[in-house]
Amino acid sequence: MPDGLHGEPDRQKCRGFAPKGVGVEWFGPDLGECPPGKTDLTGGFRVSKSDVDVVVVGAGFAGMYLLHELRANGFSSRVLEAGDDVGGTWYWNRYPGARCDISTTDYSYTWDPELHDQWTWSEKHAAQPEILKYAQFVAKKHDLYSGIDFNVKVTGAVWNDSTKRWTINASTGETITARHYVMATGCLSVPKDPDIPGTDRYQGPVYVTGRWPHEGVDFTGKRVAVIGTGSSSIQSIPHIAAQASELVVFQRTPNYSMPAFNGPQPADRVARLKGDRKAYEAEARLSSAGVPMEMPTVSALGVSRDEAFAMLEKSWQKGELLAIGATFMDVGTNREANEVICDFMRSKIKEVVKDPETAELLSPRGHAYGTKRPCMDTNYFQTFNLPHVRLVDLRKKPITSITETGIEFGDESKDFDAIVYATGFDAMTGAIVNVDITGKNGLTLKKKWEHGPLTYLGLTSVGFPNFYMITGPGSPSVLSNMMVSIEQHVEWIRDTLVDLREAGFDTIEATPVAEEGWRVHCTDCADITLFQDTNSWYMGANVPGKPRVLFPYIGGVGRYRQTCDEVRARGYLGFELSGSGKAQRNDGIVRQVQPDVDMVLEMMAQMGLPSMDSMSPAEARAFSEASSAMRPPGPEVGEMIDGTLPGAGGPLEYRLYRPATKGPHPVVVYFHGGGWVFGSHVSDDPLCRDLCKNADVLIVSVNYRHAPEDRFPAAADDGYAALQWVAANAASLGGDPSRIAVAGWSAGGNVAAVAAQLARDNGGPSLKGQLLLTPVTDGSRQHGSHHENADGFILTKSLMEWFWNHYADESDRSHPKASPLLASNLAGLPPAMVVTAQFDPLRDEGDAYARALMGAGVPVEHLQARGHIHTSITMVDALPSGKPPRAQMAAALRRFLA
Ligand code: NA7
Repeated sequence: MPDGLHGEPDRQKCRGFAPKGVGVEWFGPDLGECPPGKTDLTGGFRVSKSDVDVVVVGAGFAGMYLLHELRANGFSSRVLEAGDDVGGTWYWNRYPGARCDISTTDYSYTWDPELHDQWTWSEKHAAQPEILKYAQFVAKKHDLYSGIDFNVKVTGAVWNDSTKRWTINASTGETITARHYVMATGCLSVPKDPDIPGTDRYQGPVYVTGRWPHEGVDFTGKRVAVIGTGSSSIQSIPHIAAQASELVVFQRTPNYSMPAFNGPQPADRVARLKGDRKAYEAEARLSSAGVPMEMPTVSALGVSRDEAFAMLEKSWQKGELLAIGATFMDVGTNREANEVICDFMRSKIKEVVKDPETAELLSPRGHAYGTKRPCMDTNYFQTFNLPHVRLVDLRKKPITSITETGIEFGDESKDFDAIVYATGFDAMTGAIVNVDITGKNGLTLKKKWEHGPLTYLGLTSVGFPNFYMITGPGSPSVLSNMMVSIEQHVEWIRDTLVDLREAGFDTIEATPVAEEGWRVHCTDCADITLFQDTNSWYMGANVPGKPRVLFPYIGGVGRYRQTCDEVRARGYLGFELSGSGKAQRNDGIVRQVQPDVDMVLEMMAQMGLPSMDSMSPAEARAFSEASSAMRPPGPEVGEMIDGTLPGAGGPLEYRLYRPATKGPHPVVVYFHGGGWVFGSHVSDDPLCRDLCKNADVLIVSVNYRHAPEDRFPAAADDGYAALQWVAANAASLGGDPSRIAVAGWSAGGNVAAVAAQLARDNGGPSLKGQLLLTPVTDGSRQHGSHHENADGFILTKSLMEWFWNHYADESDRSHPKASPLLASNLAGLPPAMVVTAQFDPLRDEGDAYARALMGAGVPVEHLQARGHIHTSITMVDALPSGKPPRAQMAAALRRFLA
């Protein structure tokens, strides 16, 4: 690295820099005294403009890059920073052992390619001083110091709806107005107040990891208490122990931590960067967490325990924070799979910590791996083998009070020469709501967010025009490599400001529909993970009174970036733009499909699978069987028996699913999906098992004759014949003949609905209920959803045409045995649950059937599965979002058959 670019910032060299359009102007020292109210930084003075295009709060990696981009694009700006230097997190967090957990190959700016040659990281995991130097190096190289006001806190910001500008009040007493206002204040910048009684009483020195003295602390020969065992504590404890004469660690919750194996940068990543840096960076941007990783394809439950541990050992040896969690595909969503990692991590603690009792105390139990921030350490667990280090379990011996000289806990009282609070941060929102930000109609962000942060894309918030957050709540932020997420947000804001200027708009504000849509999407993403079950700062649980939601967006960095890009490409979908006498409101919701369903659709699109309606029936059957063979099997049931029963045109195969509980059970006659063309009595196996177990019913899944070999009304006639046979033989099958229902999915839903009508019209059997999952009910195919969801959601409009063409002549399709919706009378049918999916061509005809049944006086539970497609609810154990609707289906069957 060239001399003069490293080391302490040389602000003198910044003097005289006055780039075009920048809101800070520099004058030489010969121009005289610094005028009152201006900032004298370098021996000369500068006049800071009090009205600029953009005010940015924070000069960490986000604020620095944003300043660079604003200048490059001709926006005037002021960057206000509370500290006296750049670096943000790395300026404040100077505790001993503070390091980045992401490899320096990935935790580096990418926007200045020269940096890769000008800066060489000394280690895989850089320590805080080196990262701070890097920030200073970049700031100096790009003359960023000249655009930043240091030692300035923002005390308030108010939107003026007449001038369409923000007024920002600074701790210096200065007032600045700006068209746009950006909080680049970081996610973990406000240490939370230690919620421990007596903190004010202690007379000795107190240290907070997130506000460590710049001159460092010497603990040599001291008796030290450390409270907290999160990442900061885990990194600093070995260093403190190396100096202290006695160290007591107060632990409330043990954490999962793996060794960093620090050393040179990982050779494989370096090689890839050297080979094709651009491709590597592009992969990072589209990855799940902002670091290129191979996506796991194996379930932790799909291999033996020994194999799983061997795979985890390989990940462990990499010394990369994300490696363990990326070993298996299902650890984020399946507790049992996650527990495999937890066991592995606990086994590692046992190997290291000599005292079994201490090892057990240090072993996390009760929270899933990854749902609290996993940590990386160097000799953390080894430290507890030292004779002068003691671990106190606060769950057994809670702190009753900090005293003048030490700490009272359990039945003990101990004196300490110093207390270290490593008790965490008011994460994600603390720094934002700490500033009084007042938007339209006097609404403050603090008030608006009192029940949880409401944002559109984690970047903006309704009622706060021209206000942006970098890595705000509702964006991947802390669940990602922050460098990648920071750059993405800065670039999105930069591009937006340029777009607005070019189009002549002054303001941009999210719409309530878009913001609510984003909240729902974030919740959908969170709901399919294990995060909600853990008290973590991700969930706001570490700060008393903070709303409990998953603050970061868990949908992944790549998908998130694509979403933000899509919003812009679709003309700022979900935003209202105005200015120069014009306005544009492009309302809408950018993500509505359930996140796991979306991933499946994306995977299928990438696989470029042929459409089934381009196949012959034989090919389609083979294709369907091959796809079924790859899915998870579904839950265990008590017993499965295959048999045959007499259909309308000959014997039909069936599979009986019996619960493990004591019978006789109520009976559900089930009809499979497959458009009357493919499928069989076993093709919906996982769904049948799921219903059998969760509804505690005996399921008889019946095959029926398929088209085109056996066209209409073969399937309908077989359905009714099977129902009659099962009813007549229920007792011998181990079921209760007085409690019988029908169920079916798709074309099977059609067969079930028709069977219920035939049973009503032909003297029985008497049914207790009908469960119709995304059923075909109307051969006219005239409903809007056939057009709205014609393509892209697995069942397409043309595939539905293909099914109908194979099954029934046009003239037969209006017959109630083909189209149960068209029956002249629906009264007297058994109670129904009709499930329709939002992105299904069949949605509207299912909805219509539910309404028609209700209109005829039939008790109906109508479940409109939001964000689902025709097939997704049947994908047991593959799509977690299908679980709640299936649970409702099972509950409905229980009620019908109670
Ligand atoms: P964390 O991860 O929030 O850790 C804070 C620790 O302090 C954690 O072990 C807490 O236990 C503990 N804590 C908090 N309040 C108390 C009280 N009142 N009594 C006892 N113990 C308490 O913060 P860090 O600074 O370590 O790490 C923050 C992030 O910075 C890190 O994840 C990286 O992303 C960088 P708890 O788990 O709440 O029971």
